[in-house]
Amino acid sequence: MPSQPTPPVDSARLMSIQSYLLAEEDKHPGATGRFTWILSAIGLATKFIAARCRRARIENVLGALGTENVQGETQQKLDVIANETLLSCLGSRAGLAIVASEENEEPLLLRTETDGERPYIALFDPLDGSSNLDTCGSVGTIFSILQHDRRADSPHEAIRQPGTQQVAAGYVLYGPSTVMVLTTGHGVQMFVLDPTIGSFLLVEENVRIPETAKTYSLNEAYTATFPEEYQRYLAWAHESGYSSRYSGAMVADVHRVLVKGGVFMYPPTQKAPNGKLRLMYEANPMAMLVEQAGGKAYSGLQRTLEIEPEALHQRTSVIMGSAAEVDHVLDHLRG
Ligand code: AHM
Ligand code: MG
Repeated sequence: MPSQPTPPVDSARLMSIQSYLLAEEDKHPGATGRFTWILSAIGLATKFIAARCRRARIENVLGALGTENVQGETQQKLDVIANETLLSCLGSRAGLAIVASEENEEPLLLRTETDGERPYIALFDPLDGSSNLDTCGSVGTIFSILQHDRRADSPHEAIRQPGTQQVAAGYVLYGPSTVMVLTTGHGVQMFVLDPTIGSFLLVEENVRIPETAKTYSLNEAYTATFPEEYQRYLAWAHESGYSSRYSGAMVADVHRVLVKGGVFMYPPTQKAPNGKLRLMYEANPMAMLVEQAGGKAYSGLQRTLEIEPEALHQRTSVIMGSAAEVDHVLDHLRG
């Protein structure tokens, strides 16, 4: 039987992330392009990180480096490579005043002068879930963009803003394909890296999280050390026909919840009584994305985005995902 011809690519619908950002910029008269320029640095850095992850075994950069980061966690070689890549790509962007990373103790002041414009702050987890790398599991980069309040005396003070102040947030998932999910506060857009042309292409505009799905995602091995309310929720979910999915990389787990619905959680545990995930560059950007997609994001009974941060590396518990699924957890927390 003769093979069917491949359908032609609809070139009118091909939109790279650069074109998308420039089109968005056009909607804001007076925009100077600096914000776009910062997001394009993240695009460049993450393409490079994707390539390094893919070649990690061949280049012999898997495994631990033998050092610990500021939080006493073992650093993988690729944690350091990803961090340096982001710092170097972002460092040259004129509109950026401060960068802060999971891998660095202190926020880094890049410049104070930015031509009279209110400059930006970029916070990121360069390679979330990096211990998955050794087994070829998915990992990701998470980022949050704030604006600098010039009244702040120090970089520490400048970054201490609640998640509601984020002007953009996103993640890049390095899985079987490389996916960027981005919000600038007007819905959520999804891009996939086409490795043959080296461009992130828009694949879905205005992503909406399913309202409900009977799936939870958490490290169930810690159940005995969760507060009782979470244990009661789990018992209820077991009786109610729920399924579970957990990869150990927040980016992959939240991405699944965003696409298929359900709830992702990292509750307080005996070992991490405030939760394990970092508020400013893990929970907040993910919470903004989930809310922008129509879902909910809580830390205990408090909306994550409203937490007033005290420190760059502060931790929080998280419950995020489909609105109805988050509500089921909150109902159990309220008792
Ligand atoms: P990391 O930033 O050091 O990689 O740690 C964060 C990761 C998340 O991606 C993931 O949700 C969580 O840690 C998994 O922790 P656990 O192994 O305790 O379930
Ligand atoms: Mg992380």
